[in-house]
Amino acid sequence: MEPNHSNQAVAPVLNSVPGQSDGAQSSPETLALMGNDAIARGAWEAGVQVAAAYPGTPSTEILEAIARYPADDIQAQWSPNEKVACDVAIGASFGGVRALVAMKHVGLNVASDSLMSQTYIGVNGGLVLAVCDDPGMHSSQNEQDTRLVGRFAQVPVLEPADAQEALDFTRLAFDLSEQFDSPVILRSTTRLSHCRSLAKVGQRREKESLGFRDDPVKNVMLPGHARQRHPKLLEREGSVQDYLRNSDLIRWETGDTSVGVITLGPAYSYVKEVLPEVSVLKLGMSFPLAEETVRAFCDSVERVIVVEELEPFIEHELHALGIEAQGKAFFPRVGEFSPEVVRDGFRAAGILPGPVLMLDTTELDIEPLVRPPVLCAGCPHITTYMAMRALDARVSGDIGCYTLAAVEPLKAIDTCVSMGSSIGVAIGLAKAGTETKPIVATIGDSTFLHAGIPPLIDAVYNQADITVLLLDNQTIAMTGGQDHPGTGVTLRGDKTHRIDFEELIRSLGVTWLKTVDSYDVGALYQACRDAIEHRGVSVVISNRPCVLDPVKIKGPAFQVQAEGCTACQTCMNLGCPALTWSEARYEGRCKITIDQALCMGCTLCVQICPSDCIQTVAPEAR
Ligand SMILES: Cc1ncc(C[n+]2csc(CCOP(=O)(O)OP(=O)(O)O)c2C)c(N)n1
Repeated sequence: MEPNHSNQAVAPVLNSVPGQSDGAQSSPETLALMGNDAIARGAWEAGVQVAAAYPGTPSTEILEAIARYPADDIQAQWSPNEKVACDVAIGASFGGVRALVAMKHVGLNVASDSLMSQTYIGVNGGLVLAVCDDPGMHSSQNEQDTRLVGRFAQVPVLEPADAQEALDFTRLAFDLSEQFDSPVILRSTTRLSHCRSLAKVGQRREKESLGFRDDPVKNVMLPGHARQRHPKLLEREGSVQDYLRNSDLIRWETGDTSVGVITLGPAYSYVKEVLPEVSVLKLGMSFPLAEETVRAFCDSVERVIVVEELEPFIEHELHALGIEAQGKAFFPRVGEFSPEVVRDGFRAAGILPGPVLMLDTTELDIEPLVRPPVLCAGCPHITTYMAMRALDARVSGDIGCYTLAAVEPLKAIDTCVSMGSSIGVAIGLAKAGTETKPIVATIGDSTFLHAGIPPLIDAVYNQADITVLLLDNQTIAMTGGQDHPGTGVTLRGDKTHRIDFEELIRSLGVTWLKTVDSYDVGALYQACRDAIEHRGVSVVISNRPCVLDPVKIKGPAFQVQAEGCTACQTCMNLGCPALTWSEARYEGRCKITIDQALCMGCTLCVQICPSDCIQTVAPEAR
């Protein structure tokens, strides 16, 4: 799930900041900013001139907020995927200006091929990757910890704890990037990205463009050049550690020395809330580690506890330095922290009195109702999966709103790995030769443009016998309705070239292609059946705009004529949240009723009702 955390309400606040666009001086102002807004503000203040991203919760609002700053200040764009976005920022850095790229943690996997080489190259204009992790997986397919990628790429990782730090650290990240000739990762997490706290904002510092620096050994990663650059990474790590000796990024708060807590990011606030009196070393940079200060801090206390979300990253660094420290023995390695989780950890460690509550839920006798997430009423993806069930297909799914078709009642997706993987996985299933069912890959419009084109080329090239269902709802619904190259609208709302999916797919060598209206249940079923019967690659484009984004499309509502309903419950297979059980019975089974406030008037239930008992609500009753 990728819920929409649109920050429209912040726009006027950001836009009202004096001197924002003209660089005029004014007294500092304090605003209640969401972490992502603060990162955007920090980038603008740092004089960033190019920003790119591919949406992904919890990072999406960074670019949406940046796009509210004047286009003359920052060129801001959605790219088709994170690697392209990263390359755009890298290109801008080569061009001598400051550049930011934003993504969610899994987006960094997509961009990491470029990052792993760019770290050897370094930067010209400052280059910052704002990467937002999602502990607890509120809206993600995994819980990976970006700090590990930072260490892998040997780039500094900054970890703000609140909106003020998000702003300040973003600004600082650009200075550090240029000072140490390195890309810098600014790591946020859902809690920071989506929570508001007060931040004092400043003015934009315009940066003179440095222009392109002709230096092939630095800029062109051939083996011979890379061999010269690799040792520089190691030197750079040492230089950053030297810098950290006297940096405000590492904050030593002296308190009770029986326990010393090393913490960072939002976990810092939880530590201060539940254990205000202990000594704390707050790290603003997790990689490289401020070794000297850390050693001194650990020497000054009797017992060292590390409180960090997700992986025992700092804890392992301490162990590698031979420092005795505890962390994950008491604090979970999975899920998101909260003051309760941190309090429990200190109880488990014997530092706070009282029972460990969260870790032992056996005492609780509350069974929360299971409420699986469902597709929206009127969602055009529904029919596709009805057809897949009817055709008993082996469905290789992908990531988007339509992944919800994996659960009851549609239950029509068999696998889902990562963005764009549906087509490649379908090819593999076909090549395995073990499948008796028709093999179908289902993929959304944005996901297809993100990473679905190369696998479709593969399918054609290697003559796989698969069907691809492209679910074109003309938006990125999952992350809140962003535009992409298939919508023909840019991040700033300007009209641009719109990808013609039919033309694109035919150009890849697909010869069997049909576009159908997603709301035409019969035509979609027939098209899928014909496609499956075709030997080789076939593509069906199921086309209909999302009912909610970019605008809510609500047609006249429908109602069930109770007398005619035979309680066959066929309509319940749609999983439409507007359809509910009625008190009325037919032969002991519940009849169905429609919640007219939720009904979008899509007609899907009307089309599949065998009793013809669903009709539009009479105008006077609406
Ligand atoms: C690598 C990666 N980047 C970004 C995301 C966040 N994300 C999840 S689904 C999705 C796109 C969905 O758009 P689309 O395929 O058009 O399907 P829709 O949600 O509109 O049905 C995005 C950006 C992700 N999960 N993984």
